[in-house]
Amino acid sequence: MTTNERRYDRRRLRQFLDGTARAEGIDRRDLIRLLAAGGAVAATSSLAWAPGAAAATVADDPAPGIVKPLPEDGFVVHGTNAETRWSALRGTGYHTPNELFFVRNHTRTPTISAADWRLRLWGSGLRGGEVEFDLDALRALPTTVHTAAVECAGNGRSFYATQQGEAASGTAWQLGAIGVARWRGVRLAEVLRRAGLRRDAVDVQPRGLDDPFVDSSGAELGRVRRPLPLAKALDDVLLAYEMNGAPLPPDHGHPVRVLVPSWIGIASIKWVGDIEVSAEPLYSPWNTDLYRLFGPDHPEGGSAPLTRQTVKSAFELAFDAPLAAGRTHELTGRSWSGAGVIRSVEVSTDGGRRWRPARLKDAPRRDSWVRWSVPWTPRRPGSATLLARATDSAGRTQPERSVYNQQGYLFDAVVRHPVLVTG
Ligand SMILES: Nc1nc2c(c(=O)[nH]1)N[C@H]1C(S)=C(S)[C@@H](COP(=O)(O)O)O[C@H]1N2
Ligand SMILES: [Mo]
Repeated sequence: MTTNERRYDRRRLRQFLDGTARAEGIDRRDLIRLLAAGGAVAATSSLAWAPGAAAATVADDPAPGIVKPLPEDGFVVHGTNAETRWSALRGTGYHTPNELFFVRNHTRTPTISAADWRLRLWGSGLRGGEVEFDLDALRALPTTVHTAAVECAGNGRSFYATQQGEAASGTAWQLGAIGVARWRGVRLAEVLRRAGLRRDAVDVQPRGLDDPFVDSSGAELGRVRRPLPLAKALDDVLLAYEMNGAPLPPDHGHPVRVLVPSWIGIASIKWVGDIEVSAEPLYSPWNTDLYRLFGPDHPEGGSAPLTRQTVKSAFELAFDAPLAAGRTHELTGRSWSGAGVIRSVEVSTDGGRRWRPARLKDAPRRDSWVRWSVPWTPRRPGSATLLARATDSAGRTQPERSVYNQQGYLFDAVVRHPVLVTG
């Protein structure tokens, strides 16, 4: 425990010194003194890191393969993945800052040089055979900018176990496997048109350049890839090379990723290296055994491959956050849906007996979230349960209970958020 804390502190100090950690309102010298006092830095330290110490810190990194810093107050690490803490989003603005955006890696973030990168289009659905684009060629095509969420299909999965008593396999995300960014790139439709589509093309399968994935049973599933029906590929899909005004960061697909608005995150292939365009339907493990619904309430052999995301809501607050009684607190949060815009959000501060409308702070938009707030003055000290329930323009309202599936996808039930009212 102590050693982990120390290791974390050392890492955070390094991040702070190279300007990648956030420490608003804290004097640099105070922070360094603070960390030194905790044993993070030798008392007489010149702040130069012994190479050996730095290497040890990296080797012990709790999220192997993620390149960006993962400060404890910003992320919860799950194996090769890291989810954003909702408490860290309060006051960050509409778009998730790149430094706080969750990372879902099947293996590890690869190092790809933008100068050497090529995108190859190939397959039976192309008229004139293989076509290649380099980054300059993509950048020369008409630019499209779109604000959209990327959200893992398993976001909220842990609540199947903790709220419904039904454990599901996979990463035990709370609600932080979502981020919203302003993506800039070129429409996939534009690239496909230039590559020359045949009339009988049906599926388009982007594939990542990260290492082939080996599942928990030891089976080699190959590189991460998932087919998109041509209709979606031609509609609103982007090949994105910028995220919130910056070149795509390494962990998020540098230099180019696919961005499939409103669909589950696995569709948005990072580090895309090639795209198969096919006149026959394509399958990959990511649209057959994975990313379908299996279980007693679903068809024998599984549901259709998953596409759109469900409706969800989250408070920008830690679980068990302390809130003083007798004071008015501005409870803030966000709600989103893959099926349309958010129409309304209701909040309950008494475990679901009474509900009142939250004030929406953004004009609702598709493919993204809306921020909201509601004032609350708790009267009595003790534990309390906050709930937020959204309704979207497709008429879907978050239910009390999600229909279970074995892999824990598409959790949409209202999440019970415990807080501690202090005296
Ligand atoms: N090449 C590749 N693309 C990928 C993945 C991956 O591991 N490799 N993970 C997918 C999953 S499951 C999700 S939820 C999103 C996560 O995107 P992010 O890491 O930028 O947040 O990327 C998707 N694209
Ligand atoms: Mo995902």
